[in-house]
Amino acid sequence: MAHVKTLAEFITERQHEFTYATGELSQLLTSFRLAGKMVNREVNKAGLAEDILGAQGTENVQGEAQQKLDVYANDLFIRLLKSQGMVCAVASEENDDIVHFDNGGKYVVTMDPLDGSSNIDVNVSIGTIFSIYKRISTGPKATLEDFLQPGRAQVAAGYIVYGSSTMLVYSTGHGVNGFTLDPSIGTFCLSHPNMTSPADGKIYSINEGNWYEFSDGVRNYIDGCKQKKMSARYIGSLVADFHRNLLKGGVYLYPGTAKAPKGKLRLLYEANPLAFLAEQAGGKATDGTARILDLMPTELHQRTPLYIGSSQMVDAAMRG
Ligand code: FDP
Repeated sequence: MAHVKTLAEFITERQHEFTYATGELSQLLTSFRLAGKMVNREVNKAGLAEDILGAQGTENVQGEAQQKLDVYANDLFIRLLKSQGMVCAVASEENDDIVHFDNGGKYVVTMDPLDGSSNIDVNVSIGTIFSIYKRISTGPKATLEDFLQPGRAQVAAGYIVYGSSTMLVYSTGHGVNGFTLDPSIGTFCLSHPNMTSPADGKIYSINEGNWYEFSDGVRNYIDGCKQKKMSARYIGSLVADFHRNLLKGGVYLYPGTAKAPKGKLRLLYEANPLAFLAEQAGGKATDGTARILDLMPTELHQRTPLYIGSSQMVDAAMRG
């Protein structure tokens, strides 16, 4: 039987590619590896456990109902990141403010611990998205500026998709690699080495229910997709939509609308990490005008329009 490379082995083998101290990356990724497995366990039994499934009764900072699994995943990622000492503070989509560990750690993390959470109750794929940045500030406490760095400053980014199988996909700026969880041994194994985004594709993903709110350019592009008989695929779970398009070739659009000119998605927790991965795979990510990774964030929970996926399709969508 051919030897299957585990995520732990892969990280150790590739740690020289990480710009900063050897060993730090493996410690950083260990938290995501472990938390991902634990969230996966809870997601898989969500239908059975009444105390996990369903709304928590609180709202997050975006005014959305928090599902119990969101809260579980958020607490877990934060606890594990705190315990390994490399990370000084975390900004999460689920928390109003930065969560400080005051430990002088050299890195900060931004994350969406459970993206697509409105899909939990209906057994549809959901995901975790994360970014790692080197701190700019020194001293025991991180600052807001540590988090308001442009996406191009990310030292690593990744996602976990909890789907028909669970996968962890990440990049440290040297390509993108994907690992599938083998539930029989509880280990992520390298299944998708050197993932590359097809330059063109046949899938467009957009919530067309917002049609009457879209600009003429976006409507023109969608009309063109229909004339070319392309396939419309929209799960409504960003990680799952992004993952499918990365493998098959496609474009995901969440444009600004008349009511919400900045769209819905968050720059720090969703757009930046996925843009980093898209570019590392040879794809593109823009806000309809500018490269996502060049945007200068001004606030933690900032929203941005997002056009992401196969490079030729993103270009065509931008032309309208
Ligand atoms: P959700 O609200 O379920 O958490 O940013 C969150 C997100 O899902 C994305 O995962 C998803 O792509 C998008 O919102 C769906 O939004 P619409 O319902 O407006 O299409």
